[in-house]
Amino acid sequence: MAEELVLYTNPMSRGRIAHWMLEETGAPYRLEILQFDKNEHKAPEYLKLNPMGKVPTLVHRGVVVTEAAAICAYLADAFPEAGLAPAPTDPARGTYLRWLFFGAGCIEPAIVDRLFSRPAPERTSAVGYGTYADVVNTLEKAVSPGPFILGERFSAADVYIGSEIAWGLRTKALEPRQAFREYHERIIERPAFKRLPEHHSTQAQSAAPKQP
Ligand SMILES: N[C@@H](CCC(=O)N[C@@H](CS)C(=O)NCC(=O)O)C(=O)O
Repeated sequence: MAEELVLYTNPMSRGRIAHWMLEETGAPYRLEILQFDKNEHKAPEYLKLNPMGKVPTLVHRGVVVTEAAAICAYLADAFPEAGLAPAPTDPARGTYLRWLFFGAGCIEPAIVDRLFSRPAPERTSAVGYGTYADVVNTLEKAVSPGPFILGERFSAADVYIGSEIAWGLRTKALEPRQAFREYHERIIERPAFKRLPEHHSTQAQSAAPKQP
């Protein structure tokens, strides 16, 4: 089975989360940039990989992984030498998974609803994320006192949650609380984050070219 790691992405997308995560692992990889304006993400060949016609999509050892949070978790486990996830026997694994899933299941929809000014539903008890205010207050607890979600230890949960915080602050869909701004300042200091192209190129190439 091919060991090659391929990330299908677009520069202006959640694919940036997976791209950052790949950089954190230090593993060699290849980027396939899909042009949204040419509808390359809706091409039949790509839909075979990801029927949602969305990015990111990771292919490794012949296996397809979609969903940015799952890609972060997958890569952390696939490259344990990078130390980006507590081992299954480590109690910190519970905290790590908790916030990773909270990111995908609660933060993401809460921010999207706010971004599109969707009115709060009446029955918040039936909404997975409850209320925007509860999500923001809970998120503040997750990143405080820090410096990272697991305290001193940076993990894939920071790649995902950190990306959501960065996105939320940029779009103003997340309140710019001091805890978020300070956490954001810390994560953008990660060398792997700094290796991401500031203004994405549209060429299919790695931010830090590596040999496959
Ligand atoms: N649930 C997916 C969401 C992926 C997603 O919505 N990607 C957007 C870009 S940020 C996309 O591919 N949009 C293109 C389209 O839907 O046409 C994840 O977390 O990875």
